[in-house]
Amino acid sequence: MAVQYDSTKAEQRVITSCSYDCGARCFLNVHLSEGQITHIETDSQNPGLRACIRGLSQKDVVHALDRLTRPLKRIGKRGSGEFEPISWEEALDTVALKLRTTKDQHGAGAIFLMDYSGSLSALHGTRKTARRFFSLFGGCTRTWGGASMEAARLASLATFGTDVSGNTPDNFLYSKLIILWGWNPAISRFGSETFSYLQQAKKVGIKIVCVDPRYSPTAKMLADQWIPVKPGTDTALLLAMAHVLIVENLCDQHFLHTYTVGFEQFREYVLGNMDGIPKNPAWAAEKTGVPVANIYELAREYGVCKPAALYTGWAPGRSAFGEQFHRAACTLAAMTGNIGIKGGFASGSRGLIGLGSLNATLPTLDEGQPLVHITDVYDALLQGKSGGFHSDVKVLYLVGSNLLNQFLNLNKGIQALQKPEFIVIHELFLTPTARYADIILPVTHFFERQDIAEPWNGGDYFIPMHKVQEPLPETKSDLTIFSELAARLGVEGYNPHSEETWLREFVKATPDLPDYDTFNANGVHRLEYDHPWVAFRQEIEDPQQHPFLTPSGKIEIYSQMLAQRQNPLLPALPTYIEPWEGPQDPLEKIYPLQLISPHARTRVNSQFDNIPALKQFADDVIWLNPNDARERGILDGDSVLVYNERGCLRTTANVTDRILRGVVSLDAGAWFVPDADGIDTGGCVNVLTKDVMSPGGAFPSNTCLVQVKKAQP
Ligand SMILES: Nc1nc2c(c(=O)[nH]1)N[C@H]1C(S)=C(S)[C@@H](COP(=O)(O)OP(=O)(O)OC[C@H]3O[C@@H](n4cnc5c(=O)[nH]c(N)nc54)[C@H](O)[C@@H]3O)O[C@H]1N2
Ligand SMILES: Nc1nc2c(c(=O)[nH]1)N[C@H]1C(S)=C(S)[C@@H](COP(=O)(O)OP(=O)(O)OC[C@H]3O[C@@H](n4cnc5c(=O)[nH]c(N)nc54)[C@H](O)[C@@H]3O)O[C@H]1N2
Ligand SMILES: [Mo]
Repeated sequence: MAVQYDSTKAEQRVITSCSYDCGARCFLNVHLSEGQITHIETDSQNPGLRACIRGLSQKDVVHALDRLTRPLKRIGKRGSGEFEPISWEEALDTVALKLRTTKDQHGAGAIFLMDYSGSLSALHGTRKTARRFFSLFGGCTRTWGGASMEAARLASLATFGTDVSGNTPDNFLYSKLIILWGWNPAISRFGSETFSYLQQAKKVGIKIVCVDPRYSPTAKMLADQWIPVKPGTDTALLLAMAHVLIVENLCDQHFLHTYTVGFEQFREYVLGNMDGIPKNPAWAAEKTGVPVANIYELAREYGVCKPAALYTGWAPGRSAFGEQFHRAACTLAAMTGNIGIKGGFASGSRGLIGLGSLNATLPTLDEGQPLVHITDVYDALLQGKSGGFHSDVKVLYLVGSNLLNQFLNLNKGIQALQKPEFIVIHELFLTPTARYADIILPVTHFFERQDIAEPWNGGDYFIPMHKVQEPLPETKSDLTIFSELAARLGVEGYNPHSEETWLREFVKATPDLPDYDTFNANGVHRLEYDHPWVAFRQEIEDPQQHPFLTPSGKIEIYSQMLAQRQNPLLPALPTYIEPWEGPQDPLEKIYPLQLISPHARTRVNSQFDNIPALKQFADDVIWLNPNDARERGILDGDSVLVYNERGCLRTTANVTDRILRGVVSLDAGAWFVPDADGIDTGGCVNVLTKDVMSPGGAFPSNTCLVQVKKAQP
């Protein structure tokens, strides 16, 4: 089978894989006739790597009528969307001049790089190309903190001393109980093969429980039991499970003694000996909405079924004090001895599992730049030095991010994007963010580049990404754009190689891969290892030789790293801290509904909202419990307004008992489309969210109180 594009052949197939920030990396088999894409198939030999509707619709993305194909210069007000085409020469000269004069007059810190994960491939990753450029250029201000999993990452680092804490999904087949906690991998993909292993686990009769405010698609397809919980209160539920395990002597004492430190203090906290409040099921039931009996049942089952996987998604961590959720889950895994064994799960970030990561990708060089947390971008733009930030931002440089749409408190963002003297963006589409740019540079789609796909969350395979077609005329890759800016600015060494030479180097540096030509000729390269791959197996099997990477060398239920921070809101022990904008916040009197925003089946974050072939299948309606709807006179299908003090959007009500009373859910990622009054008619959830970080850096997009009312027709 030919897998690379060959212009001499009339009919052919080309192998590639999406490079988006989606949890999967699947196998795309692109059929071409006379150089034109006819259709896209996926892999039947590797059923787990089958692409979803988004991958299979990439023909509609690469050839979308609204793809940007000329550099654009703004002529209307920022946000108006009025642009005129200009030449690449003029566009790049303008950007280069602005970068040079800003650095000369105000220092490199006055250039703010907002780069995110538009592309994640080995060579053309948006962060990689942008950071390499700016480090050679002499710096910039950039962001810290991940929107996805900062809470989980911190918890893993504190507890295990590493953020590599994941297992391969075939472990599920060895579990006796699987608890999917705030996790919906049927939709929010998390490794290409994860869901198919969960389906197999179900088939062989392994019990699956879902803990989620929504009866999610995953719960519907897999769960034997659904436990609805109020968002942001998960830590209380986990602590109450710990209480039951302690009181009923269900802890794995040998494991705790051999591998952990700090359990005694945690025990005192849970029993209430520190603060007079036992964290028992009655205490948790009141906060979480989960009945006492269900808490006992869940705790006992988790305590006696071994191995058991308490599998945490990242959504509960994307909340106020989300760090505590992941810390508590790691602690429960330790209390039951489910770490380092087949079918268990350590919890935490899971991170890259040490498989499926190339040893070399585009080197990004110096990282020592001033940093702004991703929830503070707008304050940094608006306030600059007067707000205590490193610099007054003159240039905002956007690569691979739909900042305005995807980061918190969009209406503040609108103000903030008026502030910089100059905004430049590399984009494929005129996104809500791109509308605010002064110069838009049109980039290539991954079909137009040669690259390598490595699984997003670790995985045991690589896929060569072959070029499927030539770039649309007048589009350039990020790498080429930065190379041409580097040439104008006298920046040396940015891109000394051809695409192919880089890729050959990456493959050569990765011992698990065959030589480049062999790798390229095969569709998928699977790695060989002892199945299933389990994090911390060595630490558990041979603790003398393999201590954990924490200061104590053990699993730290009491974390020294966190103790040193001396932040009462980020304590050394997993602790329940009442969240702001949670069910107990006095603001609840005015905005009584908790809003969560899951990821969408038809999008990668905000991507493809503009692609009709995908949009028609989107679930862009707000889920509302029938009791909440009745109190407000709202019927299924009604047009509703969702609002709080930060913003207002219009959407359609989906009245359903698949969501807990007091909670509403609207998928993240629909594009912001304001009407004349500034009300969003696109259903962009971030007009409502609050731009403040959780103490450990978590991005609290699931912590948000709102009110819903019927819209006037
Ligand atoms: N199809 C698709 N897949 C994707 C993405 C995408 O955009 N589209 N994005 C990728 C990216 S960037 C990421 S970071 C991951 C995100 O992956 P996750 O963070 O796991 O996904 P979410 O869809 O945000 O949420 C998962 C579930 O958590 C529930 N939930 C929300 N808040 C809470 C809470 O407070 N407590 C509990 N117990 N449950 C809660 C939601 O109802 C939902 O069913 O997905 C990746 N996969
Ligand atoms: N309310 C709420 N907000 C959220 C979330 C949530 O759950 N709820 N989830 C958060 C999470 S987990 C994440 S990861 C973020 C994602 O935040 P973003 O990364 O900003 O979101 P995307 O929509 O993926 O935007 C990526 C942009 O890159 C562009 N792009 C694609 N390929 C390329 C390329 O090769 N080069 C260039 N230059 N551009 C390219 C796309 O057109 C797109 O506009 O959103 C966060 N925001
Ligand atoms: Mo993410």
